[in-house]
Amino acid sequence: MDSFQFFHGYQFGFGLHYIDFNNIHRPRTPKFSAHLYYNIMKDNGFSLPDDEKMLYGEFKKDFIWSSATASYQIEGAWRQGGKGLSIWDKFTHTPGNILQHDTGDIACNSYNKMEDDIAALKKVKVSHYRFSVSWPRILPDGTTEYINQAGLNYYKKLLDSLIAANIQPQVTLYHWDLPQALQDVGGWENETIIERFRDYADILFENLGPKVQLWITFNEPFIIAILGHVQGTHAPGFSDRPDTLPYIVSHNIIKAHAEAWHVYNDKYRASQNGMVSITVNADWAEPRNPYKQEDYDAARSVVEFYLGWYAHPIFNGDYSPLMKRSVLEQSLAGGLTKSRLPEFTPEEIKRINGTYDYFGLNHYCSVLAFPVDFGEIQHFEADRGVVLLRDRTWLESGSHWLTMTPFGLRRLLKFIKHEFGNPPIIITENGVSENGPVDLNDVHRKYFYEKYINQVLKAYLLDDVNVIGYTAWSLLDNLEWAVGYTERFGLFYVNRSDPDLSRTPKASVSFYSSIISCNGFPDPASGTHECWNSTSTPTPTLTPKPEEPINNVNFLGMKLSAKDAETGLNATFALLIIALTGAISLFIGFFLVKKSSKKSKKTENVELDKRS
Ligand code: PNW
Repeated sequence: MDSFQFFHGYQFGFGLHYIDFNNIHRPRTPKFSAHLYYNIMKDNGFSLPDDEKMLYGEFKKDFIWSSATASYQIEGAWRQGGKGLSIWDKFTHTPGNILQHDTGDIACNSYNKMEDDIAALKKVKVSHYRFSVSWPRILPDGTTEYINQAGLNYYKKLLDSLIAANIQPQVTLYHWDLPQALQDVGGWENETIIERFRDYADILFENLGPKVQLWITFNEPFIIAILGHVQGTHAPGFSDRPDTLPYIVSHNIIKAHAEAWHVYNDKYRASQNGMVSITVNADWAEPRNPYKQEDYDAARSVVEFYLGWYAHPIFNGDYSPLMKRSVLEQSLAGGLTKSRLPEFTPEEIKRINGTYDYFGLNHYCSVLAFPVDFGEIQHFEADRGVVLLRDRTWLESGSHWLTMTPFGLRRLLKFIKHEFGNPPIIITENGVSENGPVDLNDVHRKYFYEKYINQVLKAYLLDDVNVIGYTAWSLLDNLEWAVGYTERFGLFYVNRSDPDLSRTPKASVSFYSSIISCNGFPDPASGTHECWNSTSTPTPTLTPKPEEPINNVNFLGMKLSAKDAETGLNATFALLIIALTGAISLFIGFFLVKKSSKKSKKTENVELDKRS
């Protein structure tokens, strides 16, 4: 309990119980820590929080089980078959942009290795495959002036092969490889691109639409805006106007998405009957300090600025009030007379609102947030006004930005359900990377998929979120953008020193495949399950480690058991503290004597407390 702390008196309370020293009866009130400590004693340690316990059960019938890739990351053949150049061809060929000077010139050579990729998909037993179309492969200069038939044929053949293998396609129209010719006239900054994108979409719907039921217009507009147009670490590599460019670019992307959706709705829906939507990405954000309202508000801003930026206009109509307010306030703080966030006209709001058939979500990890006032700075980061952190206990991956936080996916799904009117949700990307030496036994990926997919199951069964699909990023190790081939997200290892770029399944392939075959997680307590591949375990149970019997720890020159070494270490530590306390007391005693002699000389009033 709180008590007298010598020099500090009653200033600091070390107690599990708070004591009111102003009250003559000295009442005791348990603090939060008292409850915490009680639970640790009761459980004789730390029990698994409910959040982390496995839930057994199945996903809905006809659940979409998929794996994904993107054209620039896997196709290669950068100048084959009449393809035009993309902004990523130019960006990777500009020295200094990509780690180890990697490019997508050859990538996984998927343009010429279609059969290998289909064989890989069959091995995973996915029901769907998400791939993207390279815009400059279809329209080399970005416009419909010239349509490259060889490009269309490649994707038609891919679709036919998939369908023959009983795998349904999920096709992304734009996964970042803009025709360089369009960048040369301003790229996403030039609003004529809205028409260009609509025409491109029209061609794809017309030519490929009869074989496709699931379309994604844009992949991760947030990453296009921020990495491509604020940080400059992605193509086209701009970082000179972080105050306005991300907003202009995003404004045009949202309108381009809406136009593509309307083309499908007006011209193709009746005959093709597919679904068209956009894929947005978001981290989940938690308050850094769960006892501070402002940290909750900061966490909310993070998610609103990630997916809300795009989902609000498309699912609810117009930018969110939070986003409008934040950008306006920061613009005014910088002396501007109006917001840097462009406005939609009432007609535009109407035309954009409702242009979705499902909610496409890419998610990888969570962050901790707290607010920061950036003063007058005119920058996207200042508009959002938060600082992001990661909890040190979260497991790391092969990518510095990706720490494993399965709980965040369930919370994000619940947030989407409530914020955007309970739409059907397809998780269009989720996955984890490794870097460094190759190990085909990718236990971290099995762990990641088990924990994250289980959280999706909880969202579906316990929170009634309408999740209709899950996509593992990625089928293959591929070009991970600015970090080249150093970070590997694949279910399959691609051997880059083999000229044939052979694909080898990692251990996670059979694990993910079992989850797919079972359509979820069967309860091991109810016996063995035919759907579960015997090489993968559904629930790695945590059995306590036995005491280590062998003397294998070197402690001060002696061979001791780990337990004895620990005792020895504690004893040494205790002795050290006693010695240190003694020395400190001596020092303080000496100091006090000197001080009191000075005080008596000068008759000064020195408060002891001030020394601390
Ligand atoms: C997504 N970040 O991109 C993309 O859709 C994929 O092409 C990519 O390979 C995958 O995630 C893994 O990175 C991201 O820095 C790129 O936070 C970077 C970030 C997030 C997503």
